[in-house]
Amino acid sequence: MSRKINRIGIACCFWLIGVLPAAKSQDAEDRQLLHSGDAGRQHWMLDGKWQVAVDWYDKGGADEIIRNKQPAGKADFVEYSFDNSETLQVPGDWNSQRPELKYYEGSIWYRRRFDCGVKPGKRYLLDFGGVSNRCDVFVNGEKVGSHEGGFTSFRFDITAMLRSGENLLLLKVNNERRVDAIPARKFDWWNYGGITRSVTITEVPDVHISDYFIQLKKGSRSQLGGWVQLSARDSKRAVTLEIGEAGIRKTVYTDTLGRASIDIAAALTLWSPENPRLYRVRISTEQDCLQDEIGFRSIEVSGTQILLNGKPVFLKGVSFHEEIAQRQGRAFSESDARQLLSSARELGCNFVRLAHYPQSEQTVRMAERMGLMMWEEIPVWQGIQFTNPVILQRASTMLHEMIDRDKNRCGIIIWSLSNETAPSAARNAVLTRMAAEARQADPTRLISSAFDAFKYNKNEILIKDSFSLQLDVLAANKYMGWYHPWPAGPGNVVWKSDFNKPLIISEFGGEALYGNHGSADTASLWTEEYQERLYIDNIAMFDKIPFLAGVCPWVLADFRSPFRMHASFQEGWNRKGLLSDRGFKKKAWFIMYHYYKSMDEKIKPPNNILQLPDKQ
Ligand code: GCB
Repeated sequence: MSRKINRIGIACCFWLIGVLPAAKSQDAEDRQLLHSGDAGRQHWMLDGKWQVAVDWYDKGGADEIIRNKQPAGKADFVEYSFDNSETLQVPGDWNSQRPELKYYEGSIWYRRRFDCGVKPGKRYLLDFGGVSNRCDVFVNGEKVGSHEGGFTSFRFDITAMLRSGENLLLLKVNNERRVDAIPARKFDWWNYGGITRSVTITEVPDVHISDYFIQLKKGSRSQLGGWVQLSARDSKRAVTLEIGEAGIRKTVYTDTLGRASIDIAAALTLWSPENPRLYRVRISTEQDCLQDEIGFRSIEVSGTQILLNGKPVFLKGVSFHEEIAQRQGRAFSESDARQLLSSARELGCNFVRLAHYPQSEQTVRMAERMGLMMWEEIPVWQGIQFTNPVILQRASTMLHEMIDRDKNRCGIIIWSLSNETAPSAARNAVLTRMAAEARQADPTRLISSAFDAFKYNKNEILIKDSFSLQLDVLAANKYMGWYHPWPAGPGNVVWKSDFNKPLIISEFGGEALYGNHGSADTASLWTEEYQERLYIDNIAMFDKIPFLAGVCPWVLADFRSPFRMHASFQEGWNRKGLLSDRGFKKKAWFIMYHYYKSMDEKIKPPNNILQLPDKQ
């Protein structure tokens, strides 16, 4: 299996995937051919209805399914059939598509016919945006490969398996939670299964552009750096980079590994939340061509500050899961991405934490266009078996898949390696290795990890985790007033750090059931007033943290979680949302909104926002 480069970038060059009218019949849909523009690449989008067989007990006998075995004579039979089977929509989680699959954790076989008119001298790349949580892939009865991890994209070259005419694509998808997986057996969000993101086939020339990385060089605001990788690992092939709007046209040549380095002086309008400028970048070789929209900005730290384009920036953030609460399903469409990101913008954010896993490419691209800086992380979330060697291998693959897909997205400023891991030698060894791999793969961005283990000394909270030495930005998930009592009145809490680095409060908050009003001082009543009070108190604390560079409430909207078993208030929902499961604003929303607004206006928040007395 090879790692994939982003699909949307390629599609920009030619005719956009999805611009053709939706095909009506299954057959027409299966054979839908998306014509390329003049640049020569074609795409087949395999989204739509796929036939499925639910393997309730994972019973085995897969061989006949894989070989598409049909009864050979009068005395023969097979114990499966796709022909009159139910279908599931791709992209989409299975849990929200059929009531009996709501809690399903197991395997489902997905099948789809396609015809991509195989041509000599071309290669055919099969791309998956995301399959939760693992899958085996077969084309015409042959195994193409497997993939583990539900939130990163992957690609297979299926040229050798294709026939002219009709082909059969088969996937066994499994979403069991496992102790040695990432995330592990327990996690605080819904375990959606299925082919949750788009599937496409792309036709490319034999020698094609297989990847590229074009950003400003670390520490520079005027020098482009990076590389273009060709599939042929040989030297002296010409690669031309054009950014017409910046007057750039430069031809560079591959080295013996098929890689052409880029190092070009450029006068560019830099991307920022206020002006999210993207440039049309065209990369071409003798045989191939693609186009992407890329923005350019610098991101650095200086002491305890984060600098965007050389100037200090405060990250006004919010986190969200890739879920649409109103539909009780995983977000998968452009309008889903718009809904989540528009709410973040309405709150006044300039930053989002994509929790707790890489979200879809369309979400990342849309956030960038909206001027939102992003934190992207892999789902190394609590309870990971760091002593098991398979973990480093899985985490490293996910890290590379995340960086591979999004390394050209300037909106992403931070790669995060983990969330809430308990300090130990094994954890440090894995995360240290990953930090090094992330820096090697992408020297331009900042590295962080969200921690929740801190020491206390009376009214002081002490940042001492030695792994912080490996990070550019420290991040603390701290639920003062909810999971942790306040060590002092919020305004008297003192944060101390052993490291001269910026800190983001990457999570804080508490639960409230929308419309449930009452006391502001009893957590167990789940009132909006208690949650509002938590926000007021946390903001009072933020104002006293000298090295604070950003905050990120947990969480934008209530989300579904089997962790949450309180019959009256939770009913399977984590209620820490600023928005309810119906999208209604809770009182805490307005506290956060005014806090962010006050920063924009460079005035203190109005008195009526922060006037409640300290609890202690
Ligand atoms: C955390 C986790 C987050 C949980 C949240 C909570 O610290 O990072 O995934 O959902 O707490 O609500 O407990």
